Amino acid sequence: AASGSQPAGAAPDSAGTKFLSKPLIKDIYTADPSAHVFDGKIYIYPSHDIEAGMPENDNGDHFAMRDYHVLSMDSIGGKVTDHGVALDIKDVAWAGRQMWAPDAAFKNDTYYLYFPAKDKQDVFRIGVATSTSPTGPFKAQPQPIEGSMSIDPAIFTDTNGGSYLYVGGIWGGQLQRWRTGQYDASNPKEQEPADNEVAPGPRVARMSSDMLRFAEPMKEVKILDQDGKPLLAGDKSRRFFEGAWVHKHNGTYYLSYSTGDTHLLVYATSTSPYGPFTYQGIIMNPVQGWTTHHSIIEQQGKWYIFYHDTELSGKTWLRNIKVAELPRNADGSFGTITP
Ligand code: FUB
Repeated sequence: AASGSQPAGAAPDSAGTKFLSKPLIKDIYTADPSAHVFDGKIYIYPSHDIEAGMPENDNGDHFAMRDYHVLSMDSIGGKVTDHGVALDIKDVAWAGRQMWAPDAAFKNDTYYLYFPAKDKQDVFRIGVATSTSPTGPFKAQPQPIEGSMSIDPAIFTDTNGGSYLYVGGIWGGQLQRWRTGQYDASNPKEQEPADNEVAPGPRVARMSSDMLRFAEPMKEVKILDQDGKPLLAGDKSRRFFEGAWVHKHNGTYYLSYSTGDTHLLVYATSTSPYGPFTYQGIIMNPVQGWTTHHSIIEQQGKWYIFYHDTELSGKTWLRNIKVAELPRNADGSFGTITP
């Protein structure tokens, strides 16, 4: 996440804007919607944006969120219910500040909330909290997941039951500080690698059966171009920035993500949850506001994208979530939508 203005030069729209919708909820500011269907109902796990009075900068200090609310609806277009505070930073022993984009899973008769926050040393880690209800309240584990890093956890459960946690975001998300495998705080400018170097990919690890730990060290996910070459750091409109989301369709794994400072949502495909993924194209052109962050679900044969913009406030750090139908072709490829 960062500040700044939006560039011109978005890719052409292949689907029109007719599917785009209104803010799902106006009483609170919400962002980074991770949507899931649990027991036939749609649950959304967003960030809860607040006016914290922090300076706007490329580290994302102005995103100083302190709790999570879970939202639900029976169907797309139906009434949205805010279930109140599901987890508060004061109840997370290890967390210092900034509860950013969460995600959730259901397994072992338990709902798991995965969330990033900075620890007391100001290093982003991923925590996990559990509940017997999809809407919480969630009880956080006393420590972050060992070996976790960076931001934007996305949990994907494969058809064989294995679950994988994807994480990562550059700049304020700190992923570039983990290049050596160890956290390196000596890079105060949050610089990316040089333009001709390989862009950092998101990280992934398979979860243990109790969903509370990694079953293996995190590995880097490679994203390649159509010629099989890794995307370079200078390839700003295609390289990974933050906000990974993984789903599987007809045996193919789809990794979608934000390109950050070029403001696109794009996708890549693979035959394995570990990748390598091959870049395919743009899902969504830039929204109003600096960031967007999405999730994708299928409901009754249609595909939907949850995302955010700043329609309600006009402020980068006070966002509102939306949902739109996502055009999908018979071969699984996506059309591009333009807000
Ligand atoms: O909400 C804070 C950060 O902004 C998220 O972690 C990023 O994905 C961006 O949306």
